[in-house]
Amino acid sequence: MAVDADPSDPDIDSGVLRQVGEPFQVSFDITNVSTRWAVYRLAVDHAGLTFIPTFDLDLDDDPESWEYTGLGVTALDVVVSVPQSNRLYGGSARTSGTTMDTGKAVIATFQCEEPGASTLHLVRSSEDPDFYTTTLDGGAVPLITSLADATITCSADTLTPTPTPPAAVGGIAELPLLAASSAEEAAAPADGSGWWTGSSAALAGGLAAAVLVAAAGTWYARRRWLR
Ligand SMILES: [Ca+2]
Ligand SMILES: [Ca+2]
Repeated sequence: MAVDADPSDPDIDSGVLRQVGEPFQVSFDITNVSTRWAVYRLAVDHAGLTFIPTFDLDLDDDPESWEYTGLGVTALDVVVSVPQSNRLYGGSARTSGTTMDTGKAVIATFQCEEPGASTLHLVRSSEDPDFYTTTLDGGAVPLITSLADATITCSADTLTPTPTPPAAVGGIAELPLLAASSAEEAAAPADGSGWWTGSSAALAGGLAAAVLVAAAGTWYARRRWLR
């Protein structure tokens, strides 16, 4: 799994320059899959950055979550932000079956608090054996998962927007296809008819959520949701 500091393109960017106080998106991606997975969970340290919730996961008209893309046809999403902490917890699970899918799993919005370098750090098992960033198999057993962080360089200066690359002239034929694919990915979370609308409704219903929790295992049950 990896932090893509610039989710506007599919490649993993390990560093970007951002302006203090200006919200920006990053994505958390599933990468280098060698074993079929059923669940992923995320623990992310974001010292020096402010997390900006963009998605109302529990339907109380108060956004508290990052956005799940539905990668792997996952259907159970959780975000847990811990007050007085710079660590965010979340994850998603398939209700059945496993997948080899890779790509963007979560889109999150942050902003720089002050000039300097800030790291978005995926928590390792050595740092929190109870809840670290990993993929898990159908039995909720953690799989060996490579983790890659990203560095956000925060500047107080006004940054000029990244210019849109000019259209290729006699260039690489794949470029328009990549752009189209990226646009579809970006549009997916905003589509109210998507898979996650039903998922959120299920989470809002206590009984349905409890059934899903039981089905997904106990990997996050020890964490209180939205404490
Ligand atoms: Ca990228
Ligand atoms: Ca909410």
